Amino acid sequence: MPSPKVYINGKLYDKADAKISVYDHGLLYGDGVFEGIRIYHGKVFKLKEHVDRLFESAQAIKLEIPLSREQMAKAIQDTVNANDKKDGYIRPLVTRGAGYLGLDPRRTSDPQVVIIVDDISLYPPELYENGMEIATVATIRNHPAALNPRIKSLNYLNNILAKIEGIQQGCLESLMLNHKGEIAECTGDNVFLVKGGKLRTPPIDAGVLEGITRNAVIELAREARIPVDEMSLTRHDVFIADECFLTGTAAEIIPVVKCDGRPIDNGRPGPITRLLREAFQRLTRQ
Ligand code: PXG
Repeated sequence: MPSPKVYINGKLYDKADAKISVYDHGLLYGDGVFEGIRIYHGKVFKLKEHVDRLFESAQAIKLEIPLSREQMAKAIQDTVNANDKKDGYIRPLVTRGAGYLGLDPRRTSDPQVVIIVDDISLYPPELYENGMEIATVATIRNHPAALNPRIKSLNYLNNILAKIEGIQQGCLESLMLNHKGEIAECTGDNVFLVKGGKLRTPPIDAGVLEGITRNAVIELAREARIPVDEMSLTRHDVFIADECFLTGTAAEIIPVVKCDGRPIDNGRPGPITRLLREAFQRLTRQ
């Protein structure tokens, strides 16, 4: 395997030489934004949607990206081409840049634009066949008035803390509630339930990331004439659901068969999850 080529501010570096300052506020404070994008069969999946979300995240934290959206999309595509990757993962990120040891963003200069192209780490294949187990955790999702989960910021400690709790309970994903005790999302995935032939998922204002896979699944469901309700949900709704699955760039669509030790319905992946997985597979192989 040749060494990955990493884009930093318009230039490509070998992975070992791809470095930015320890005074960068991305490192000092998690002050920056990022995206996670898939490459399927040589094609970047939903590139425009990811670039748009990156710019919206940046705008929300008053970080000016020194590229236009078109330039960013081209930089991402060029970095994929330079790495000759046909299937993999892209991690674009923009930091506030180097500054002093103080929070003031006005004292930083030069936002750093980094694009990493590498392999994606996936859940074990048997989980897609048999379904996975998740657990609700005590750490709640960030309050939207503190750090809105719609912002895909470099500060992911909220999610990491929740992930640690899930792992301690033997689960690879953790279900996070919001400050009202409603279902929000998992640490790197949105959550869907199936009840009576309809899809249910928390609305964005429950305090979740507007997942690009989530939006794709909603569109696929509508094409398949499966009604979708964006509604506030609680653990009760998970316990009485017919099916449950997670969506995300890394996970795609993965069935959940147990939550907090309780089997969901018969404890097997359900037919609507399977139908949507097949539709999603067709979409990514177009
Ligand atoms: N919620 C959160 C908190 C996320 O971080 C999603 C939902 C799903 O969004 P998308 O747009 O991907 O459907 C995410 C995305 C990884 C990895 O390596 C995680 C994500 C994306 C790509 C890679 O764990 N999370």
